[in-house]
Amino acid sequence: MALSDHVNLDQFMAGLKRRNPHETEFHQAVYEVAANVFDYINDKEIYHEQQILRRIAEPDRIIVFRVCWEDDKGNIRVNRGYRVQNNNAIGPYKGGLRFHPSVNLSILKFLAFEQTFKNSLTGLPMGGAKGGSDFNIKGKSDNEVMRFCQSFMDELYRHVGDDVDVPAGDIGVGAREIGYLFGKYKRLTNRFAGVLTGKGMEYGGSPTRVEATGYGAVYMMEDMLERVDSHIDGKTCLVSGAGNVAQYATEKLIHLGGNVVTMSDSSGFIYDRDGIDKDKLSFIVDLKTRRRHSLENYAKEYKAEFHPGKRPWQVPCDLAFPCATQNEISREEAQTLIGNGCIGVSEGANMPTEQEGIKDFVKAKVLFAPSKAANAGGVAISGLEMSQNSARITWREEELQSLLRNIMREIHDKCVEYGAARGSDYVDYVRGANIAGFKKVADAMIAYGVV
Ligand code: NDP
Ligand code: 2IT
Repeated sequence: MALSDHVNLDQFMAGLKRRNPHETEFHQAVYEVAANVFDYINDKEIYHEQQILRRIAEPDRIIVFRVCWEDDKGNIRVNRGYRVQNNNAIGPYKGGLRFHPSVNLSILKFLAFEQTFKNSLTGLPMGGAKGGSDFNIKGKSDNEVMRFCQSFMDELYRHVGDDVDVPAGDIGVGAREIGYLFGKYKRLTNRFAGVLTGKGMEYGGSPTRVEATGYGAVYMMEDMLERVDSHIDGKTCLVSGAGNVAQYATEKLIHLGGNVVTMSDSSGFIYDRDGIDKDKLSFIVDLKTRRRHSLENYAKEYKAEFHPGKRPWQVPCDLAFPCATQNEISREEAQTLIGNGCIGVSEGANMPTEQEGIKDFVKAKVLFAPSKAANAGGVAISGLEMSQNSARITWREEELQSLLRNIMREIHDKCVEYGAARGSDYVDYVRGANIAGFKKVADAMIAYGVV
């Protein structure tokens, strides 16, 4: 077939939108990849002929189920549970579970699609999946969370397995939830298997997993800066979020001499002109017990500014680390960041920047690490947790810290390999991550034939 007979990017996106109506986050995630991949495969007939991107953008399987549980007052509550198994061409399905009232199929399909490319970039044998529920963890007692998790696993257990699909945490799912989920899986199946990652250290967890995503996003920035003979030391940094990823990104930035002046959550953001130091960070969250003071209390305690209901992107900075949620940097906010002199963005959260904002960052030659590269450190250490579970051993902390550092450097270098612009020093890390992530999955799929 002549190349001109193939669908172009617009036709591809029109078909995707027709088949997946109203799923705007899913359209956004696929477009970001497709725009680069169509360009890359322009002269590579085999990828067209085998309809590779079309196949990756159609999840292998979607499981939707009722999750019924009883609250502390004896009321029966009903939530919806999901697992989107996007693609297992290069390894068992792998990806987090998100418990948040905003969860819907569009969000989980975008996350599972992204995960496929992210996991490929880690260099480890993991396919892509995502799941979760519209369950709101806030205001629930420990017992309610336990009963919810048990009911969720009552259905999920038949779809997962250490060689099949290995979930982990994401927004609203941390060590406590993973513990309840794992306990129920073990009870139901009578198997002690590495079926979840992010487990407690007492029952098969891996050193470094809890820090890995936040640290990794900072390492990515370190590598991008190093390439242009710069460094984090002395730079003013904005962090959004105050959860797992934001906390450890902040900790690592402080360690490397960055001046972190903001953190945020759904209540608003704090702006501490003096910088958040280690002690102040532990006021917001004790990294061990995970107990937190509110951001508003932080502002009172340290005479910082608290901006209720706002995001931090108006604050002048050198570097930005969005670590809360999707689409938390609008195009206007991207332009404000650029206008204020921001030179680097590393996305700890998944797809935190709107499509047009990404284009503006790239156009302005900001060092921009897209989420599938920048936050891949978390799932990379999850992959190593799986290896440790299979071998029934636990590696030393220093070993894992150094593996994480190396994996992030390799991801950086892959982005440079596929994203370096001809005749310019600038690296388009978005293009680099998309093409490097795509190629491995695509070549595996071609090897399998049409299945
Ligand atoms: P957590 O639940 O630990 O923290 C989430 C943080 O983001 C909280 O501070 C929360 O505020 C805030 N937040 C969530 N949703 C919103 C919203 N709609 N508006 C404003 N603030 C919001 O989650 P994680 O830190 O694990 O995840 C953060 C991001 O990183 C997500 O995009 C996730 O997909 C991504 N990620 C996580 C990985 C991991 O290993 N945990 C790996 C790779 C990516 P509040 O508490 O007020 O709700
Ligand atoms: O988005 C992500 O990469 C995660 N939430 C972590 C997934 C994992 O399996 O560790």
